[in-house]
Amino acid sequence: MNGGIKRKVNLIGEVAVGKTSLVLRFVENVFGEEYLKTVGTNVYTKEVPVTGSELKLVMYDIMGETDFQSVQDMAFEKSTGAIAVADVTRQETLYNLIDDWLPKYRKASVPNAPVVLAVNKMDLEDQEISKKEVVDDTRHYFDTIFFTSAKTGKNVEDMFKELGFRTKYRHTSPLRDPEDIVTMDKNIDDPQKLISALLAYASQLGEMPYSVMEDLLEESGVDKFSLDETISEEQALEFGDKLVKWYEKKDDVESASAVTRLLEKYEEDSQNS
Ligand code: G3D
Ligand code: MG
Repeated sequence: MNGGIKRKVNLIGEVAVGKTSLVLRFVENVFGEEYLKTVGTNVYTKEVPVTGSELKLVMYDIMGETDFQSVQDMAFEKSTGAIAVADVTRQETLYNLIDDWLPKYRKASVPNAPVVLAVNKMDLEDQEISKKEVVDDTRHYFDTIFFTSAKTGKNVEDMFKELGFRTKYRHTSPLRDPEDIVTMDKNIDDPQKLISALLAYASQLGEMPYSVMEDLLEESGVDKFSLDETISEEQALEFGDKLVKWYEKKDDVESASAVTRLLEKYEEDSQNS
């Protein structure tokens, strides 16, 4: 496909948490094979379907040793998203992400690069990290959280898709407040702009899993394969309605009202144009 979107993303985290295993599970659907352990950085690519078009993820997998500082700096440069990997059997690997890896990553990445937390090796018994702990104590450091196993493949594909979705709609100036999205696009005067704004909101502030998003798009009658080109007003409004209802069901009042504001703005802007 010509002119497809490409995104540079990174895997970050301590040695042996499963960074290479996750990316190999995703790209080659293998686990535990002998692969060349090269010093430095390996780059993998794979296309993921995100809201109707293929997004090419270019994934940088670095060696975990923190002393290869210059290698890391180069690998993180202008990165547009990351999978931050912790090993569920070693609690310190979660806190190292927050104290050490995230600050380094943020210094080199684009300002609002989404970071998805992978709590990996969920197939193992002796777990030192509980779901409750992750959600309560570390939630606000990450865009979203997946509990994965590179060994069984659990949640691996969904996680990379989610990263793809979040990085696709991330804009160069980060949204910090639901109100930002209403004021960002000066005019939301056609259905295409409306759906872009809705997706931008959901990928940054609303806590909606990408799998749910795909379902709602489908239920709104949106042809996923032409989403980036054509969408009718009826479909865009229907999708907006479904978003509001979903957020209301989750008691996410802020998101429900932000989306409602977007729909109102569309009404105003499309009448004035
Ligand atoms: P890294 O790239 O973060 O350094 P690796 O980590 O992908 O090289 O994985 C380190 C070790 O953990 C490997 O074992 C690998 O097989 C294992 N591993 C990775 N992911 C999982 C998982 O989800 N479940 C289990 N049970 N093991 C996993 P070896 O024995 O080769 O060191
Ligand atoms: Mg590795």
